[in-house]
Amino acid sequence: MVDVIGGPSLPQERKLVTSIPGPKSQELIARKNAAVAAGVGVALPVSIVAAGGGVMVDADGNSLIDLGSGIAVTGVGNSAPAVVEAVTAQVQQFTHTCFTVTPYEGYVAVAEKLNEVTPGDHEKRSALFNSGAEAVENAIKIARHFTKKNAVVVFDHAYHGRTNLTMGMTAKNIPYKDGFGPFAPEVYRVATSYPYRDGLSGVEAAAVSITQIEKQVGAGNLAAIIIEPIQGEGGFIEPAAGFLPALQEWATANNVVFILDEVQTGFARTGDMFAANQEGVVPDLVTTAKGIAGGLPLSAVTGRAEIMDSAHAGGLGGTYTGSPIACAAALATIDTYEKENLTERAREIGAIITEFFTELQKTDDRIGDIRGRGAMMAVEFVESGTTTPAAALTSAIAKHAANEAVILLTCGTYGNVVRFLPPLSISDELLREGLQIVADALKANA
Ligand code: PLZ
Repeated sequence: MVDVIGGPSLPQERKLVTSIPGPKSQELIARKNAAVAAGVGVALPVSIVAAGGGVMVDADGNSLIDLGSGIAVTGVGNSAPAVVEAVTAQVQQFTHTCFTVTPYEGYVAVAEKLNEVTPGDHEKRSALFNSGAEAVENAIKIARHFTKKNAVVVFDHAYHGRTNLTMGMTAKNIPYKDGFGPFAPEVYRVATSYPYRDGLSGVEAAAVSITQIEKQVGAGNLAAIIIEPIQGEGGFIEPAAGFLPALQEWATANNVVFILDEVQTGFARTGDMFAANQEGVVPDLVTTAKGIAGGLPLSAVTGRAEIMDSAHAGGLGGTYTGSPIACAAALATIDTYEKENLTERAREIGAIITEFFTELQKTDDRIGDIRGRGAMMAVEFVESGTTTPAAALTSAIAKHAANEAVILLTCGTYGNVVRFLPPLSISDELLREGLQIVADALKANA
């Protein structure tokens, strides 16, 4: 295990000094309700004042175990020292120029680094943006420009963002889409591979998806297939082995750009720098964000030079894209993943979580499926003796965890998946303590 590498020197402990939310947190939530649009919900009504290692501390002095990393963002830990140092130095030099007006080195250095670390050793180019959704939008723009085709294929349970195009690409209606349409045209959804529920091999599942594509869209109209190598918000669904390679092979044979959305899976999270590496697939384009910059907003599209270069100068950009501050953070962050060997740490975390729930599953058949890789693990809960999703149990577990100062995220189309995305800077002890509270929650809801 590595030492705690993130954050101000906070005691690495779970500590409850008030009930959660405490009075100061409640005060903030009251102000939030009066000032912030109701559509901006919160999962856990606390007022965070500091975070690092494996904990977040709230305004009432409670110390919460962080099993979420702000949705897979602070892989290197919150306020990781190298990130703080790089950001501080950059802020003192300059904060903004707009790269497309007057460029600077940090942006180019991030592009060079991404071209080096993303899957495949072909010639690549990168373009930087602010959010995951923006990266996905731009990957689609580029694929359409390159192929001179329009259609985009996405999958059941997919999540790609909240902008108009990416909302339409996202599968789940509530909360992401309901009442927010109409959505962009030429987005087609096909079946994914969900081994726990479809019982198909990767090759069989791909045959189903490809038939849908050929019959309902047609390769001649299709610009891109985009898929998350492990579906995130949709339930940490790991496709059966062979599914992604079969899709890629079909895409390549049909002049369709194969895009992997590694916004959630990228940067050491799954125990490899990118999840694609574990499947032996090399995407034409890959979208990244989240874990890229230690918490600063940055995203990217990286891919084959001939595809990336097909868009005309001025066709890609944005005022803040590739902010010098975010770029400084990204360089320090990627360096930290490499120097601290955090892919290895992610695998250790995955092994601890897998072992813990495999043991628990022996005596509790509401644990339907344990899946994921590295520090991107999930447990799918079902009604005892069935595969019926147990959404109420899942919410009860998350609520129990919150009351016990553990930040635990849920996900899944059926709302019955608990996901584990701890910062890679968490200690084994804190991680185990957090898992034990999930076990206690299960017992309390027997
Ligand atoms: N692609 C695979 O996981 C973001 C969404 C949180 P942005 N997932 C977290 C929420 O409720 O809004 C995500 C993702 C994948 C794209 C995105 C979008 O990334 O940075 O949130 O735009």
